[in-house]
Parts: sequence; structure tokens; C-alpha cells
Amino acid sequence: MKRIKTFILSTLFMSLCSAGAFGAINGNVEKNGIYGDYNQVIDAKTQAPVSRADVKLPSKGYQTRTDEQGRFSLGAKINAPTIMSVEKEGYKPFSLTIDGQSTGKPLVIGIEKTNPHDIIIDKELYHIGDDNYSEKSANASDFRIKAIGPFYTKNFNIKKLPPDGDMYLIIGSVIGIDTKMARDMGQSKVTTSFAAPPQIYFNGNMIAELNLNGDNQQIKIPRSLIRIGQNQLTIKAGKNLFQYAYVDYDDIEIMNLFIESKSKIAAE
Ligand SMILES: [Ca+2]
Repeated sequence: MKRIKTFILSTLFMSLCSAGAFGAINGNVEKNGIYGDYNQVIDAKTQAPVSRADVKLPSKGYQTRTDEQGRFSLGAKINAPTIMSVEKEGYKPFSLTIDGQSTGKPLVIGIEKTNPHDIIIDKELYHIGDDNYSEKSANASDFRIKAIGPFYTKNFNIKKLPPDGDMYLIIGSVIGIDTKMARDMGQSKVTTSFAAPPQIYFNGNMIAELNLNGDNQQIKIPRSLIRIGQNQLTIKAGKNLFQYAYVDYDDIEIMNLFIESKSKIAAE
């Protein structure tokens, strides 16, 4: 548990500092004078441009595609933190929480090829909660998608397990969490209350609580819980701990759920 928390904290720190999470870098692409103010998607390993990748701001209904040089522009001005996704066949689903600060200069986004044991559970954006939230909630000002209810659940198949290594649930991006920790870290501006953290269940067992917003949060899945065949992932919204008159779920947005295996022996 402690390891998970440390990891989430360091991931969050990275994303706060540079808007860069997994494989993402915030770079200046103006130096050769070719790309101007364009953002660009590249292959994280080869650095080659990735053309015809789908770039989306799902909560704004915005979608575009990279050109031959991997370039794209975001049609909308971004103020509040918003989840941006990049999808390309053969690559891991990628998402990044962007805001006015991170889009102030061109973004260079490195995406990674999928590995044989990666399992993509869901690439959609979901709003979990009850559509009742404060404007001051962590990043909530742009919740445009109607809530699916207080929990998300999905069944998916695992055909075989890697011979060794640990399996991790990866949550691409999450915004809107109003826990005490999110408030203390300055993510949530709600001063009068806070909520219990969303809980993650794998085959009916709680494996983690999410205390903070951020990209690329990684949760180790105990090997004993993983089945060959059908498995189930459930994410339950936390409750506002200061609303006694009725149940108020903490509204969050979540995107890109997948499972990665990591070798116990360092690959490089
Ligand atoms: Ca709510």
C-alpha cells in the first residue's frame, strides 16, 4: 500500500511539474523553425513522427488527427484541467491532463508500442458520480459528460498470464477527486468538505484507493486475484463525508484503463 501511494505521489508530482507523464515530454519544437506552434506525436522509442494518430478532448467533443509529420493542433483554448487522449493502432492508449499552462507551448508526446501481454480494458472517458458537484471540485468545471452512476464496472478476458513479472492496472487519467489529500495538495479548491477516495476492485476485492488526481496511475494487481478467463474491474466513487442530508458521490472523470505486465528483472 505504501509503495502504491509513493508511486502515485511521484506520478502526480511529475504531471504537476511538466504536464508530462508516461513517455510524455514538454519540449520546444520551434528550434528548427519547421513546426512552429504545432504539437507533435512521436514514437517514444524511435522518436519518429506518428502520423494519423487520433487526438481527442473527449469532454469537449473535439477530435483531430496527426498529419504526416505527427503534428496536430488543439482547436479549443484550454483553461481548466482537461483530459487529452492519443490513440494509434499498435500503441498503448495514452492520455494526459492538460491545462492553460501546459498548452502555453507546443507539446511533444511520445507514445509507446503495446507489448504482447498488455490488455486494454477500456479506452473511453467516463464520468462516475451523480452530476451533483461543486464548481470548485478538482478540475470539475469541464464535466460535460453525464454521469454513468456511482460506479463503473467492466468484465474482460485474460487469455494467458506472462510467465513471470507483476501485473499492473494502469489508469491513464483521472480528474475531479476531492479527497482531503487532493485538497491538501491544492488539486481541489473545495474548502468546506472532502470526500472518501474512489475505490478500485479487482474480481470483487479492493486493491487500491485513489487519493489524488493525475495521469498514469499504476496499481499492482495481486497475482492470486487474476483468473484465466473472465475478470472484472470495478471503480466506485467516494462519498462526500460532509453531506449528511443525502448521499453525495464525489464526481470524477476517468479515462484509459489497461493492464501491463512488468518483468521483475529490469529490462534494460
Ligand atoms: Ca456529487
